Amino acid sequence: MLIDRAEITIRGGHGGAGMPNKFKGPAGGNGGNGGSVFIKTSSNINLLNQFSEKDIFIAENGSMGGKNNRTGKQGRDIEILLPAGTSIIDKESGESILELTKPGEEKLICRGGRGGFGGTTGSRGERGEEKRIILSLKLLADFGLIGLPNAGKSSLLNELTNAKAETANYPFTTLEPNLGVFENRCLADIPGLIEGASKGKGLGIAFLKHIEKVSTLLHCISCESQDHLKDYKTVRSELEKFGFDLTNKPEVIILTKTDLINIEDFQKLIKRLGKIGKKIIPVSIHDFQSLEELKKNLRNI
Ligand SMILES: Nc1nc2c(ncn2[C@@H]2O[C@H](COP(=O)(O)OP(=O)(O)OP(=O)(O)O)[C@@H](O)[C@H]2O)c(=O)[nH]1
Ligand SMILES: [Mg+2]
Repeated sequence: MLIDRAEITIRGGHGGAGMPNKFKGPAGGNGGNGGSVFIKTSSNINLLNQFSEKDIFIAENGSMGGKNNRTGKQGRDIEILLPAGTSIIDKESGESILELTKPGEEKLICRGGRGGFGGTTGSRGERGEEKRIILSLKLLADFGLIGLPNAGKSSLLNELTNAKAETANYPFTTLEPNLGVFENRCLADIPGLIEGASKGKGLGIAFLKHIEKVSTLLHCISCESQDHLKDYKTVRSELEKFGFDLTNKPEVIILTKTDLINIEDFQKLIKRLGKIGKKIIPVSIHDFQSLEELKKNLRNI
């Protein structure tokens, strides 16, 4: 199961105490600062799973100041990896702290405490900042690959990005959304939808909440289908039942597996699907030229 919510406690390290002047000669040194907690985003959407095992993350404390004016050692920072698309909410105030949008972002979330001052008495270090936070994941993607099972969505994700999603010639190969990055833009491969998905059929519809934040739908229809227009309408109708305005998102039709039909049937099909009134991009993973054409189109969206 894709875990899309978790609660964790994070805390910066405490600052080390300052060294008091116990002896004649040079003053005692300041305490080292505590380490801080940083967040780094990744395109791995399964990262919230890690928190079922561990939910407290504390950076290292700073060390006490030394004799002869030596500053104590700074505590080591820690970094927590989170999937892009995670919202971070402060549990206590309910306020949003951060919205992580792109893979590769790095943000400070809890500062370590400052070290105490050395000297006459030697002061204590500051406490590290502490927060209890709620992590809530929504896939943020520029493009969402949707369609019936077996339409070729994961195969396209693999062709367009460095993803290595599982593909196979049967329905429901993809059980959880996969993400990939195509020229700096994020592409999500959503598990196949079937008629009745909104009532729990197939893998159900829980995944649709992940496409709430997808900007453009890439609706895949396979040339293999017996009734392409019906396939299209089936998926649209499930989107509509789900609500959240999903059907108002910009949508492009990707006609997949074009290598499997002859040119006459292909032309008839393009005409028939033309009735929908949306842009149609034909593609086959076995046709390099068509993939290049698809990339060009995506760049222009
Ligand atoms: N001939 C041909 N086969 C393709 C093409 N694209 C995908 N396939 C095959 O179609 C089958 C289904 O492809 P997937 O990418 O797994 O389909 P999917 O839409 O992700 O399927 P689900 O995850 O079950 O929803 C696999 O056996 C692919 O190898 C294509 O352009 N041409
Ligand atoms: Mg798939």
